[in-house]
Amino acid sequence: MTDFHEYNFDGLIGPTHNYAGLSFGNIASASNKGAVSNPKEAALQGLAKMRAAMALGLKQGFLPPQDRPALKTLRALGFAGTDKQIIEKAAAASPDLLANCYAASSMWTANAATIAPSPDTSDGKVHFTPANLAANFHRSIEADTTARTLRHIFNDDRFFVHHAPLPGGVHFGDEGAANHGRLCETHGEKGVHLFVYGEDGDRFPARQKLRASQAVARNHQLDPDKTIFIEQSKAALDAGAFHNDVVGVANGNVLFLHEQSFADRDAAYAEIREKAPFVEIVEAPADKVSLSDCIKSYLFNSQLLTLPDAGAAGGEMALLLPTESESAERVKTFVDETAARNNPINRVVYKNVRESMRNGGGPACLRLRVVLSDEEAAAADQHFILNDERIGPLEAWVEDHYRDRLHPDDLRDPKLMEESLAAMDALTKILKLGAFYDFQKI
Ligand code: SUG
Repeated sequence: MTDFHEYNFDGLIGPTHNYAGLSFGNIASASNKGAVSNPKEAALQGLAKMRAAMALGLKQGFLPPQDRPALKTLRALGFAGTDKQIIEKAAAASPDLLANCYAASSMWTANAATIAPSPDTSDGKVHFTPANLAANFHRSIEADTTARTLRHIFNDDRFFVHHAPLPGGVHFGDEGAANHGRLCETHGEKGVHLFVYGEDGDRFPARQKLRASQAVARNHQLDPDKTIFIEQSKAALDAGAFHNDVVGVANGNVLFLHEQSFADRDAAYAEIREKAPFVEIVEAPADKVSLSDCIKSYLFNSQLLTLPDAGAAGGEMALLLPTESESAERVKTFVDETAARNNPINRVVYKNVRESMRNGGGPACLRLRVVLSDEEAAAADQHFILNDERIGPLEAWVEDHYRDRLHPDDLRDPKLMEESLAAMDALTKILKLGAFYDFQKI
């Protein structure tokens, strides 16, 4: 029988990681605006999280950072001249625009795309739709390179179908897998897809549109009997859950979430139970953990991972949480109780991804899940699937090329551009990518 595994493709954190406060509705991003970041520490924290997942016996891949500053975008916006002049002119005319073109936000690969594994699609292929990320300018410029990256890694039309990012900008705002979950008895069986969309709240706008989720489901040839569209609650959105993966996570037969996640909880649970009768809903009651506790601790932005020795439904799962959840007392108590209770969540691992957390990105934001059969995995570019030999050179590359201190004002200095592009150039050599990035082509 063909074996299927979940691969987590983490975003390798890029050399320009900084705190520019670019994401309205993302409270961590707004409150850390102007703080000094540590890109080297950020990238090493991300790699350490990948190592932790590998140590649990899980399959781990990564997506490379995008080239920043986005010179191609700056040129398209009318800044002309040499690369150095472009930075100087943009810094003088619009530091905000420059910051947008410097964001390392492609690290949050949960937003890179939505994926449908082959057991779920009517043509039996794996479908990819890169997210258009239309809600924020700095994120919207990721889509082209994301599409190129996914086509490069999964480059075999016997197995993989690549759709274009959805057209229509904010009218079809799509934030990828951060608002999508898959329930299944085992990874290789036909799964049930949960698409969570939003309507604007009183305080914050919703990024994911219902019609975008519907278009992705159509493109991916999903069975309507195994597809559910659920509206996120405005309470969650206004508390700072700009993506649904801040208040819930699905894995295998488990849906782990806050009771105030959905606009109509009872109707949502009824449809989930009807379409996925095997589901076990593990819920945090608001009187034990508030929405505000969730946003501060990122309890539900944990990775819920089926451990490899667990075979059928109800297999053992580990919860990989950020250390912020360990230090929040009520949250830690709830996690301990959840692990002690009779459900598949039996192991708890805390990892420090603080540099990313301070921009609103926890462990689950940092990874894109791709369920692949062994044959499909063998057809992917192996440079992007980690093992002990491949991860060391990435750590060494970070040590060689990254700064340990970056303030948003430093983005004005063309020297940062030179360092960052030199780093990306070196990475393309490690990954045998050739001239992959825009700056290498123009
Ligand atoms: O889109 N932060 C990201 C965080 C994404 C988290 N992803 C998931 N929940 N899946 C965002 O808001 C902040 C960048 C800055 O402010 O410099 C940022 O883009």
